[in-house]
Amino acid sequence: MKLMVKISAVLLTALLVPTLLFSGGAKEEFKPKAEYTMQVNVGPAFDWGIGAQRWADLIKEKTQGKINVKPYFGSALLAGKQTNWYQAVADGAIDFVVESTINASTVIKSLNLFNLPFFLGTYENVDKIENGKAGKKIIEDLEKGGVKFLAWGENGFRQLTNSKREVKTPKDVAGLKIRVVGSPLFIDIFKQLGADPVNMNWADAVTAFQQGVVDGQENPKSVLTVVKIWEYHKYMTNWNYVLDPLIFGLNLKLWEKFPQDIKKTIQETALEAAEYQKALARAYLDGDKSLNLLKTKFQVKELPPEPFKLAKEKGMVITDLTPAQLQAFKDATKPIYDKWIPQIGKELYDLAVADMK
Ligand code: X2X
Repeated sequence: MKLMVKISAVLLTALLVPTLLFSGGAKEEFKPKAEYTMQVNVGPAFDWGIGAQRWADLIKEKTQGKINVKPYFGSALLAGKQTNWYQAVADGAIDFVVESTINASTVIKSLNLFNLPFFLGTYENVDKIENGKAGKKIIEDLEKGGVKFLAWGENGFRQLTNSKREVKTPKDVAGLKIRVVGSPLFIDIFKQLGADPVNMNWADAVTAFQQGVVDGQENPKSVLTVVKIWEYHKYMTNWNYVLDPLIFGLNLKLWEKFPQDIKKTIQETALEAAEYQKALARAYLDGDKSLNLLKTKFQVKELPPEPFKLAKEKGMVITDLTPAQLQAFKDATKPIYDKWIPQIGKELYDLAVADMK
């Protein structure tokens, strides 16, 4: 009997030791891919593109070159089809992503919360939602579908520009042909205002502005200054009607396979790059806050130009709406809430309203 115990102990050890050694060894033998792809809709000169590149650079630096992430700008891996990013990242066809919530809003319905017209209003509200209960629910939805969320960046409050006339009232928008992103909610908003909206990929948009195929468009300042929108459109209305955050993330299964130390680095660098990117996107638009962050924390020597001052110098007519004018737009787009809150989810909408209090 004693012998039997001894033999089985020996056997067990013989079996266990190599298994333990092997699994320990396998962990150390984590073999990264030569290149991980990253989806980015815009080019490298945009605040969004700069933030994406920063994240990739930080990952490389902090993993001593082990993890090499390459941004593919201009939705190059999607043949320009920006609204396909969520599926591509969830399927693992693309590894990493720095992308707009709008471009995933046809798949993840809760992301349309950010696109309810005149709902957010201020950066404080945006931050409260992102970091609040509504944000948590949205992140759950993103991850349920297979995309690991790591940080919120920002494209920004979207402003209206056009080549035809100054826009101060909903009536002024009526009849304008407006390029919008491929999202039915944006079509609904502009139809509600009596405009003629057309879905178009960003990849085709600037040519369309140039050729006058459309009269106008809507995008945040960080996009507008880089494309020199004043070369195509004379009128800009600052109406802050929606804001699109950016999602810093990656394929969920890929995330789960990374060793713990690499996960930690990827998470920390996403937060750092997103904070920097958000400060670029908000520079000049939130008093001195983001400008100071860029100067002190991020040691930026050459600050970007003041966007609306620059546009004015280039000959644009910039219209800031009075509270009464803004209210007229809010009233005119109210029916959008009735149609879209059920799609976004009443529960999420209520969470967001509570977060903003
Ligand atoms: O297509 C746009 O308008 C852009 C660049 O802002 C987005 O990708 C949402």
